[in-house]
Amino acid sequence: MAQNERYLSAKEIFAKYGVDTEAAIEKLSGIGISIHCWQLDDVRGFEGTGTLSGGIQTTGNYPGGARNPDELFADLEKVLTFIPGGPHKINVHANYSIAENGEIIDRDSIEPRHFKRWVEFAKAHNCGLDFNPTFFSHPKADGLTLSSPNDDIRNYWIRHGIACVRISEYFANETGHPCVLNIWTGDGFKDVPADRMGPRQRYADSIDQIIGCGYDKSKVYVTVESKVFGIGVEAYTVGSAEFALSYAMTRGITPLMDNGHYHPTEVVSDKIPALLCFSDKIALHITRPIRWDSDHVVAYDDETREMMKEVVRCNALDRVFLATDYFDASINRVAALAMGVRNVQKALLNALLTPNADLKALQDSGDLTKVFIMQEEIKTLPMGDVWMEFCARNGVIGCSKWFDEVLKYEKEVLLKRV
Ligand code: RNT
Ligand code: ZN
Repeated sequence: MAQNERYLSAKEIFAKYGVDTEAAIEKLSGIGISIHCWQLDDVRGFEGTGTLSGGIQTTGNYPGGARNPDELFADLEKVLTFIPGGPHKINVHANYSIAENGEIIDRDSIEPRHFKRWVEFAKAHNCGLDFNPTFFSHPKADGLTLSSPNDDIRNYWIRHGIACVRISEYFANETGHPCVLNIWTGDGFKDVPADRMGPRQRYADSIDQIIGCGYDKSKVYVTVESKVFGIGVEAYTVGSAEFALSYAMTRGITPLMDNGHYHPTEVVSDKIPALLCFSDKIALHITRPIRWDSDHVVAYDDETREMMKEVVRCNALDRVFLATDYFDASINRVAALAMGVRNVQKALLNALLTPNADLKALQDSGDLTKVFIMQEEIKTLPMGDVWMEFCARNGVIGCSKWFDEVLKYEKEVLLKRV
């Protein structure tokens, strides 16, 4: 059967469940995802500072990672050709500043001009930009940063945070899209601390100083990301879930949940509707934790589907900032970045093709057996045919043939990086 016929057949099947595939395709075409730049070079950035710190880790040594801005922009450009819909955003970390004429840029003195090429890239590709201060992979991030008892260190990182607010404003002004500025630090202790509250009070005060610098809240959305533990900081994390959530709610900023940052039986899908009862906006880092915060490439798996279902059925697509966040150095990085973003989009499509109102009515009428039966039945409806149609309409290859293009790029470009 030709693809078009398959789509028409799928359209009819979904219609029997009261689902309009045309509306789903149209909606998905306009949903923007913030695509993280750091999968393409294993979170190295452009400062040449060497090793990754902060309790996060990339593993693998697949050849061809980007080594400089030219390579990273080329790879990102390739990735964008595989991602339908949009406009999307590119999520940039502060350690991806671009120096000219051998200038050494310290983190507390980064300026918009160091990110000019990111703006040019975003404009050329009809993208927005998001931003992240980088409180790791730096000599001054050897211990605590924003929660440090050492005033010199803490003030250094506060200055970095404020510099990042200015760059976020610049991104918003230049691209015309609001910029999400996400604060995450790896601050914590390997072993049981003697003082758990002091670092948290200092962390709160530091973020107060950063957001107190004055900025346009319609252009910059500051988010705070929590975490349960990291490598080398197993016993205690300053920015825990309770800390980050309470901080965000009391300051009127946005909480960010990364689905790798909770105990293994906790699920972010259940936290999304809880937070949406109280917070106008929430933000997500979508990742795939295997046994720990391993940052595997996002798959079209149960929890990704469940998270996107919550966003859609809470009618919150305009209240949730969707971003990817993972880093796998063991497979082709261009393929990894494209596949993870596409899987988020597939999960969104699945959510948009779910008869949410009917299922909710069944639940409210107490017919929980039918809720279960229907939820199982719709799992095998021909979503893939709608995905293929969505991709075709957006000029992108829907099936795995896109990977042939990656292989060509790998041969012609990536493998030559030796
Ligand atoms: C780390 C956090 C954080 C980072 C990025 C690079 O566990 O998830 O979001 O992945 O800032
Ligand atoms: Zn994250």
